[in-house]
Amino acid sequence: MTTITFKVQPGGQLKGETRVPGDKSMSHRSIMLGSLAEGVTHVTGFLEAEDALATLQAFRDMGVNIEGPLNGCVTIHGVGKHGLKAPNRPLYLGNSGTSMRLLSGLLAGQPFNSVLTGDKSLSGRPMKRVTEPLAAMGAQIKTTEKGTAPLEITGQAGQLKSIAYTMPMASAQVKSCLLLAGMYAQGETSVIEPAPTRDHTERMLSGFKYPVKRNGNKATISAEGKLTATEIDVPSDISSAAFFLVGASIAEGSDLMLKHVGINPTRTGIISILRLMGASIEILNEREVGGEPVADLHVVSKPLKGIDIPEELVPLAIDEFPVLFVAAACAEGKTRLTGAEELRVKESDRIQVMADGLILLGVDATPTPDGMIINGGGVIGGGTVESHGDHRIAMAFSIAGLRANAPITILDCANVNTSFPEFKDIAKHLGLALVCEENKVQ
Ligand code: SPQ
Repeated sequence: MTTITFKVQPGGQLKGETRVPGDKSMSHRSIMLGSLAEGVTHVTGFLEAEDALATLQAFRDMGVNIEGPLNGCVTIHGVGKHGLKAPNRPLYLGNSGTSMRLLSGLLAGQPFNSVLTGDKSLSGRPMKRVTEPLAAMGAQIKTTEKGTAPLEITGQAGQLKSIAYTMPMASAQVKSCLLLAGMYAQGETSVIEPAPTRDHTERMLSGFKYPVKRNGNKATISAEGKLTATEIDVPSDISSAAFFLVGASIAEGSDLMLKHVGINPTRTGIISILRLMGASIEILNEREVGGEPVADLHVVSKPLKGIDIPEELVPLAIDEFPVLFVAAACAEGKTRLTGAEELRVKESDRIQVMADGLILLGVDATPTPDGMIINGGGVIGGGTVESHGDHRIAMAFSIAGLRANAPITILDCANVNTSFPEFKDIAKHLGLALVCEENKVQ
């Protein structure tokens, strides 16, 4: 096994222009819907990172012929809605919550059984949020006693019933899981969300000409329909761009252009929150690519101020809080995050892990059950922090190096490859003094 350690020298600024890799959420969904479509789907901008590749492999294991990826291009020879084959081994989904939760819905109504497994982090994440509403639809899915993976799915082809489900938490994965199950259920399945969450599944279903109704906070689908192959151009992932939006905001003298970034309004909480803190982010060349809004983002450094983060922005920036905590540590005054208890059940407990690391670096940070209070503007020191194998924690602490007064070492960074394998090269190219060390361990 190889462990990866990031070492960041303090200071620097981010300058230049870059295009970060494709959106992870859309890359997953392009493989899933392309596989279920009739005809050949061409994807460009596909994210060649471990999470999206786990989804791709799962569909190959279910008999789908997928060419690539090569330079972000993937060709999927769709097998139609009823064309998947029984996999002859458990589907291993690595670190990817999206793969496991969306696949559980899709596989619940198939004419074959399947088993979904993942790595240590994924095997500790809550799955009852999908298995309970699926059970109400007639699905048969066994979890561990704790409600975690492996998931043993006994396919219920033709037996699933529709449901009208009000989600207890704002989750795009739960919504998408139930919509995919609804494609195989009798009657109309509706999912009602307590707050808007990313809507890539609904948009992409429409792109494949599959009927899905949207009415306010409710999405509705039925088994009446088929997917028609299409072309998908995946924009750059705003969740990856977020590290550089924060880095360029906090490092004096920075001036950065991020090209072709997806700015779907269900994902732009990072821009809204940074702007409320005083950041300078211009949205340029707005355009639409395959049903998704895209733009170039120009960011220059500006002194930030602490704010109370509006709760309605939380689901729209849910993956960006690790790096937003770094912004808060650099902002003058108090930043308070509430209503974000979901952060505790991501790849790591992102509230505790970030608070532990920030405190170690000398930041005045107090974790709360549903967020964090950070008194920012003080000195960020150096030291060795644990990422707990969470990609977004590893990248967030790398960005903190831009404002630290001593080197920061970040342990356990291999999982940066799950969402953003090019991070270290792009960060270095833009001006971050980052070195990546690989160590073989027995
Ligand atoms: O796929 P995974 O591991 O759950 O990835 C994360 C991430 O940080 O990359 C969350 F840990 O993103 C989720 C996101 O938090 C991706 C996602 C999606 O593609 O539908 C939705 C969000 O999760 P949720 O639980 O709020 O639905």
